[in-house]
Amino acid sequence: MFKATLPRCNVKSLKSGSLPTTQTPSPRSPKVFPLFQHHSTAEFLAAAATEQSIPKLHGAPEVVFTGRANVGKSSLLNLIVGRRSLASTSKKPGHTQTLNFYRISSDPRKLVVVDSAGYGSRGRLEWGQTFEWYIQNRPQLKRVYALFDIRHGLTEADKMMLQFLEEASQGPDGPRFTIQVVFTKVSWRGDFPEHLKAIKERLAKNIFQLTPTCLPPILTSSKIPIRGLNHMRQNILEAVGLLGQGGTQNGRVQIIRAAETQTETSSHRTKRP
Ligand SMILES: Nc1nc2c(ncn2[C@@H]2O[C@H](COP(=O)(O)OP(=O)(O)OP(=O)(O)O)[C@@H](O)[C@H]2O)c(=O)[nH]1
Ligand SMILES: [Mg+2]
Repeated sequence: MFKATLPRCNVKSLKSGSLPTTQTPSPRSPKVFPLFQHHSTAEFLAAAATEQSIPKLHGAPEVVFTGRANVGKSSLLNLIVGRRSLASTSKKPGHTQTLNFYRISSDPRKLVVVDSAGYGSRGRLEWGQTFEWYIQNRPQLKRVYALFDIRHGLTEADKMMLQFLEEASQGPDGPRFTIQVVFTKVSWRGDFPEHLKAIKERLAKNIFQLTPTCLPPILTSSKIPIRGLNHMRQNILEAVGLLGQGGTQNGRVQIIRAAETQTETSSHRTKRP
């Protein structure tokens, strides 16, 4: 039942230009989501290298970022929480080597965001095993953010990850967690370039074939011009059931999202004959 109500990762919605993207001038500017507003309350809680060292954290709702090494997981996490170097980042792939747990608000029961070690050629078997165990056994896991660099196609490792997530997300009594696709490094200025549109559609189509229950991609850039920040924050709050429960301020989200969607659509329109 739950499955049927989820918006799917379909290519039609990409073509219609209905994808909301966010253009936010500064990571510090949005005051839309109070939970993310107090940057100083975000805090590193624990790092887990093995399944035994994964902290229980009293069952606080969690979301986790996964993706190939260097895709931009740690950078996006920093952007979302509004702290430049909460999670360590590097140009070198394979930088994050453990599952890292971060508390987002001063109330540790509200939301925990988890960064993970990248997979792919620089990934190591033991990182994958810890992640796999975590995904299959974490009761409080609400949503997995599967990140893909928009400039690259799917590798075999990506395909394996998507298939694994699709299978693991289905519990005996319905979905255990949802899967949200995120495209990273979507750094363009002005109108959305035609070549990126085609890449985005092809990538989304390939992902949807492997992960039919995934949610439509969010386009992000952690570098200036920043993109997708408010969309990601809203999405995380929604995933853990905090949207509209102190997570937002009086419907301002809807107004901002509507304005962003309009900007996106109108910039597409100006390009069309
Ligand atoms: N152009 C651009 N570069 C980015 C973006 N996000 C991250 N980067 C850069 O990509 C590199 C990798 O970023 P990380 O955030 O460390 O990537 P990661 O996925 O955590 O990598 P691992 O921990 O190695 O798995 C860094 O040099 C970042 O500055 C983006 O949106 N645009
Ligand atoms: Mg990292």
